[in-house]
Amino acid sequence: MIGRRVFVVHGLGLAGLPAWAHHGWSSFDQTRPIYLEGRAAKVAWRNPHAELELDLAADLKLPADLATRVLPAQAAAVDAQAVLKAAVLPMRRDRRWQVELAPLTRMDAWKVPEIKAGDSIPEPVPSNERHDRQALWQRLRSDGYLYLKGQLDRQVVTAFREYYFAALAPAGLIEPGSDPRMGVGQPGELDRGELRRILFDDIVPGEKYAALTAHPAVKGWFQWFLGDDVHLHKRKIIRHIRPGEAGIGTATQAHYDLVYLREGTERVLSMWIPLGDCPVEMGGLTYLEGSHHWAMAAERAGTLHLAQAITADLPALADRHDARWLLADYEAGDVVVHSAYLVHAGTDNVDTANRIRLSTDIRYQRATEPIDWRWQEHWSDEDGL
Ligand SMILES: O=C(O)CCC(=O)C(=O)O
Repeated sequence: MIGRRVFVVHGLGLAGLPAWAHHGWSSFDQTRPIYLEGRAAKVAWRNPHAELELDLAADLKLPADLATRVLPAQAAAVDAQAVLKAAVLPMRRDRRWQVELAPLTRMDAWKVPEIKAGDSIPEPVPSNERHDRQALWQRLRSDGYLYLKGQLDRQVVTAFREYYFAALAPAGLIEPGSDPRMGVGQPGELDRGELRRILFDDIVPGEKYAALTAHPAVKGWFQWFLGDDVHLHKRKIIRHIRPGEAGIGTATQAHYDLVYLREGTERVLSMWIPLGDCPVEMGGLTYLEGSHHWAMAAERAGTLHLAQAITADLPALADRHDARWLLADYEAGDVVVHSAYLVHAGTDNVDTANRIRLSTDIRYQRATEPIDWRWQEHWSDEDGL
């Protein structure tokens, strides 16, 4: 169910993706090409033209190398390089665009693989809202999450990734002799006893993890956002998922956090931090759009979910609520803050380069509000929560 991010230049091919507005070539103005990038929400891969509905990326920008990209040969006499050079971002800010692509015969000739409708991306907070607390609160209430791109310095995150995998190398987690920053998994059995010892005795209670999770870009951000003294729950979770560790019981199943935190305030906020780049194939965190509304309504009505996951069948849950799963190509430094009511889940790591998905999830709240006492010890796999 992982979708592809597609990009098109309206009017001419890019990476074999020529596209033009609904009116066809006759009304296409080659002097005013626009660049679009996003996720395909709906696709009709059919003759005479493939069509798609594209949800524009919120962080849309022109790629630096756009003008020099190689284009497939054109039948029509078009100065492809000039078109790419002239491409600009659209003036209109419509989120969804209808795009008509070339006939399938031409797409085949250009070896463009079929585009499939995929998951949608969570919308990153636009830069003009990043320092506007009121706008952020409004967004959190309406979407249930704040996707803060580049909140942490990339170096800070990759240094922790390196530390983590170097520390766990003796347990056989990574390919011997490989760069720990890459986190390339070693196929085969691990020394599970050694892994648990290093993880729970050294890393979880260690200084480096404490520094990362209380970093000014994390703790300082919560202080500013919550406008108060803050409390970081001591129970902080680090998860690594090796490629191939697929199937029920591996990726985090769909749940919302409050079911595990009911002894404290419902206003506790989680922060999910990918520890390294986490493109969709590495199994990032996915959010069920709008689910905080029904989860909150259920809690208010007293029809509480038990302290357990809702399901591992993500498509069925989305169907049941007629909602989309949101999933992004997260980059080192990005974080997502989510409400305790928003349903989320992990996806399978199917990375062909064998990179391990590493992330942490931590919880902050106002120090003055009720604190769930059960979360005030370091995380261990035996804490029963
Ligand atoms: O990283 C994951 O797979 C799960 C994270 C999570 O449950 C959370 O951030 O609350």
